[in-house]
Amino acid sequence: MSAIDYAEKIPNNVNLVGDRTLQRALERWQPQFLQWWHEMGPNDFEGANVYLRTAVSVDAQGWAHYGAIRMPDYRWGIFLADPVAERKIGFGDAMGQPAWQQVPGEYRSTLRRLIVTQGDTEPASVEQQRLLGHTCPSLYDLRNLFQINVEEGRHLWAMVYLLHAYFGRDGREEAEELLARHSGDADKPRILTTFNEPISDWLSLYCFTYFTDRDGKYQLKSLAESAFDPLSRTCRFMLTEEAHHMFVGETGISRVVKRTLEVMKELGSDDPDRVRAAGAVDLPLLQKYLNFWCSSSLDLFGSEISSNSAANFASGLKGRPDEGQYEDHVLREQTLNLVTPQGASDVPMLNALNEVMRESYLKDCEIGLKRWNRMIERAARDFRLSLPSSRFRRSIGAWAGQPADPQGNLMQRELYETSLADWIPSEADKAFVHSLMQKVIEPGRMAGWIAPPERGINNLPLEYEYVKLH
Ligand code: BYC
Repeated sequence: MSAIDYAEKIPNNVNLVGDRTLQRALERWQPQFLQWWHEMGPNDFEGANVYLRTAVSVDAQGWAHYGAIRMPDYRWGIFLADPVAERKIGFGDAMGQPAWQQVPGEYRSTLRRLIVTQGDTEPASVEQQRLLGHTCPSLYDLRNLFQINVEEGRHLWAMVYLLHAYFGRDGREEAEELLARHSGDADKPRILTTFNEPISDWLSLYCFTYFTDRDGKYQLKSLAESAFDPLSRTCRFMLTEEAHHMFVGETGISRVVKRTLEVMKELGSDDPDRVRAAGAVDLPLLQKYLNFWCSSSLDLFGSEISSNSAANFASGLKGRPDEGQYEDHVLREQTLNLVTPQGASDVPMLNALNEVMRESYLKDCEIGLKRWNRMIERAARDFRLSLPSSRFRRSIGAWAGQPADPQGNLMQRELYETSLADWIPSEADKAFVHSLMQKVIEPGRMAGWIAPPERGINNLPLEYEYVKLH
C-alpha cells in the first residue's frame, strides 16, 4: 500500500521530490490549473465549505478521509495504484513481454494522443457542469456534484502527470492545451462531441453520469490493461473514483422515477401533462433524456470498423476492459459479423474492437434500466424505459447520419427529422425541465421533482449540512 505524501506542494505517491525537474515543471502547471478552476470551475461556490472525501492512500480502504473544505483548497495530486511486480503485457502481438516503464519511440505520438483525449474529457466535464450548483435539488446533491467536479480535476492531474513525466516538451505543451480548450467553445472546443454538449439541468447531469461516466469506466478499464505501465497504474486508481460518479447517475435517475411514480399515484393518472403540471418529470420525458445521452455516449467508442483500434490493440497500447476474462488475447484469427447500412460482413476482430466494447457497455447500461422498470412495474404502470438502438442518432462510425428510429429501423429522412422532437428533448421539453430546477438548500429538504436518497453520505443523516454555503 502506498501512502500519499500530503506534506508536499503537490500531494503524490510517485516520489516527486526524487525528480526535481519534473517537480518544477508540475509546480509551474499547478497555478495555471488553479486559475482554470477559478475561471471555468464552479467558481460561484468558492467560499462554500463542502463535505468532501479525499484519498489518503490508493488501496480500497484509502477513502477514509472525509471533511469539510473549500473546493479551491482541495489537495489535487498524483496517485498511482501500486505496481504489480514483474507485470507482463497481457494482449496483442507483444503479449508476455515485460510491461513498458517508458514510452517506446514508435508509439509515442499514438500514446500521447490517447492520453490527451482521455485528459481532455476531465476538465471538459467540470466546465459543462459549472453552473448546476445554482439549481441544486438539495445540499446532498450539491455535495455530490462538487465531489465529482474535484475528482474530475484530479483525473486531469493524472493525465497531466503522464504527459509531463513521459512526453517531454510535447507533453508539457499538451498539458497547457488541456486548459486552453473549453467545452462548447466555438474556436477551441473539447475533442469529443459529448463533452461540448451543455449540461444545464440536473436531469442531464444524472444521465451524463449514468451514460458518459460509464464510457469513462470502459475506456479507463481498457487503458488500465495498457502495456505502458504508468498509464495502467494511473487508470486503475482513477477507476476507484469513477464508481461514485456512476452511483450519482443511477441513484439520481432512480429517485426521479420514484418521485414521478408517487405523483402519478397521488394524481391517479399517468397523463404526462398532468404529471408535468404537478411539477414532476413524466416518464416519456425521461425516456427522451435517456435517448439523448445514451446515443451521444455511444459515439464515444469510435467507429465500428477502426484501424486505430486494431493498431492500438496489436501494439499493446489499449486492451479490452477486463482483458483477463477472454481466452484469445491476440485476436489475429478471429472475425466478427458486423451489420452496417451496407449490409452484413465478417470483419477482422482487431478492427471491430470498438464495437465489442460498445456492446458490452450497452449491456452494462441495461442494469439500471431493469431496476427502473421494476419500480414502474411494481407501481402497476403501463410504461417501460428502454435504451435506444446503437444505430439511433449516431455521428461517428458506420451509422453516422443514418435516419434510424430509436428501435434502429431505417426510415425516410424527412420523417426522421420531424420525428426527432418526439425522441430527444425538444426546446419545450428543455424549458419545462429548466422550470423545475429551483435551488433547494435547506438541510434535508428535496426539490419536488426528485425523491430523497435512501441514505446520506458516509453514514451521516440526510439532514446533515453537506455544503455550508456561508
Ligand atoms: N467525437 O477509428 P475511430 C471519461 C475521432 S469518458 C469526436 O473511429 P478510435 C469521462 C478519433 O479521435 C472516456 N471525434 O476511433 C466521462 C479519430 O481521429 P484521428 C474518454 C471522434 O480512434 C465523464 C477518428 O475519429 N476516454 O473519461 O478507435 C466525465 C477516427 O477514430 C469520436 C477516451 O476516449 C467522437 N465521439 O477511438 C469525465 C479514451 N470518436 O485520430 C470523463 C481515449 C472518434 O483519426 N480515446 N473520433 O484524428 C480513445 O481511446 C479513442 O480516441 C476513441 C476513438 C475511443 C475516442
